[in-house]
Amino acid sequence: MEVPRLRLCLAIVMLLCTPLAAEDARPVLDTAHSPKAVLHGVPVSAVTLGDGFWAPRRKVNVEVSLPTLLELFEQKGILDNFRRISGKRDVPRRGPLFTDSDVYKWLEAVAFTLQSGPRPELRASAEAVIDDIVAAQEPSGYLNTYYSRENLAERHQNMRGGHELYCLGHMLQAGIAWQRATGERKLLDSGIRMVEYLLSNFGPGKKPIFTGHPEFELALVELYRTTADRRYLDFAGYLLGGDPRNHVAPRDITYLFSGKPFYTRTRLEGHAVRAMYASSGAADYYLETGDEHYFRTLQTLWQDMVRHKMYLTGGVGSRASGEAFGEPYELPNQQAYTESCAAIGNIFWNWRMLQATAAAPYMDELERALYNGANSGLSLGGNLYCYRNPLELVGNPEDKIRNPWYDTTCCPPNLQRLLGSLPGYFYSTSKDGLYVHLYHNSELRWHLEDGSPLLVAQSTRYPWDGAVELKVEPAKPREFTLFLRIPAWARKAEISVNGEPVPGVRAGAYFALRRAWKPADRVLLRLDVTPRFTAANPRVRENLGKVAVERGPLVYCMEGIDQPSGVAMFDWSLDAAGKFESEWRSNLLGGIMLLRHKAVAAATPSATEALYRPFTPAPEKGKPGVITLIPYYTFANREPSPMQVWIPYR
Ligand code: FUB
Ligand code: ZN
Repeated sequence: MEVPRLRLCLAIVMLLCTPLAAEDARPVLDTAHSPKAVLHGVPVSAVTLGDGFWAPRRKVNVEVSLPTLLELFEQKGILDNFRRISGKRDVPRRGPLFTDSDVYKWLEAVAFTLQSGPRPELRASAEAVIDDIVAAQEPSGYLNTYYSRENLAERHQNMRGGHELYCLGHMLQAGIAWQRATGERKLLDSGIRMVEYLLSNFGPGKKPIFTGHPEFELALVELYRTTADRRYLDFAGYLLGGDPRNHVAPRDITYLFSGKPFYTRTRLEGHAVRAMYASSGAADYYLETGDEHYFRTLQTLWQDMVRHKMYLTGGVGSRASGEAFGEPYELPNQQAYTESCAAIGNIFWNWRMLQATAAAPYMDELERALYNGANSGLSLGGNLYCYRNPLELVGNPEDKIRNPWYDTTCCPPNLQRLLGSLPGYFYSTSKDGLYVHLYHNSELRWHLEDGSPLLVAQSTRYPWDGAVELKVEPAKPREFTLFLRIPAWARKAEISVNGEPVPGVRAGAYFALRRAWKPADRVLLRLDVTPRFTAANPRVRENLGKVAVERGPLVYCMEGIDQPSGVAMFDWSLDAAGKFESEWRSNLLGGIMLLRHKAVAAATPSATEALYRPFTPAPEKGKPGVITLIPYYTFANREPSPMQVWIPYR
């Protein structure tokens, strides 16, 4: 290339390396100064996701989910709950006592969305909501629409179930995201006023307080990261259970939601979302303090989750009663509670563990929950949501698994904020270079930790295809390490740099490519996404004699509607000896890779069998056929139909 053209190209690269104009571009989790963070996130605005898997999901999020939920907030009186406190409306309060938190999550989702580019209308709607919120704040700083007026006497009385601090946690997260998106501090300052009100009344040496439903803890740590005010971090430590080094626990410790300080927990138990948020908050606390008691507990709990208590989809919380974790291996499919929020909490926790360790297993589990257990929560049209994400449905039309609204509408805005923030989960930097966690058509315009500008462009059809081309464009030739995540599910993975194969690539780890990178370097990653069978530990009694099908990061399922007519879906068994056929179907379920596999239909249809009958050891010969599988996240997007992830096999 001649020199002037080369200069022009470099100038373009430099220009592209300037992040979008967000007022205070910071990562979703700002661990830039966290002593225990090995990795540091990049802002949402630094990553532009192009066409591909997440594009339609993020498009409906902005165009359908966010506006329709705002309308529903209006219809259901959730915004009026603020306006009645400020005197703007004279209406009764409506909804459960934690509705404020849903509005805050929606605002956080809008804030993340604005970090991907301007949306003047959406921003204006959100600003009006912020005005209504702030107008409802008392001069003392107190702000919660339930514990005001007629419910004033209940204020600070019901810490276990009252959600006062839970709501404030969501308010702070929204305020922080809003400030990072727009530079405006109105909501954040209002949240800080409420925190200051609490700090002057509660805590060590004052009245005891605890969160009941964790959430405030992680928000307090992010507030500490945002303001550098150490009192917020200390308060988070107090709420998590005191200081293990001094064996000092707050006097009210017996009231903590789990009944014990975080660092004394040895297993995951109780309400799943609470446990995920508590673990996320504790991981945040560890990242800032380096307190090893917390880290050891986090590792113990994480092992308990992935070895005993997590669904293949990354969903957690198997019991509807108490929305809770069950015993080890208690993972019923149809009864699975697996709240969308719990899968999202799983993502939050893994992200924090990843920042602390740079260990690929955390990102593997994050990816699992992202593509499956959380992704299933939002309908393809963007206006219906799963509260539960079961792994089996009998298909009763009255079992409405997707709904536009729930009285407890925590999941919809949680899904919205996850999708809004998604670009922020693709990369991290470390002192050695750049980590690539997720794959998608995209452009990163950011810089290494020494400040040198860097552009990375990914071209891929991931997860439908396992080939990813990465264009690595440092503004100037530069030595650093590019860490590529090789997912644990990849049975084969290959890397080449500028056409030269690189040896030693291993699944379930970050592959470190250290070299002097120069503009126009190309990396080609090939991950084997051949469909595969997955078996469950035999102690998961419900899955005995069954297999699940996965392809790349996607869990698949059968829906009755796709199966050959005349045989009930539950009467099919997979013929495990057969091969999968994959077919790209652009017009089905938003565009999916459909799988087909040989199967055998029961010789006697189950509907005609007695409930009990004499046992015959060898299975009766059945009728051969072919069954169809679709990605789990797309289930229940058509007419009501039975569905199963775990399929009997022969
Ligand atoms: O309690 C607030 C939210 O409602 C929880 O996070 C969800 O599990 C649901 O119970
Ligand atoms: Zn929820």
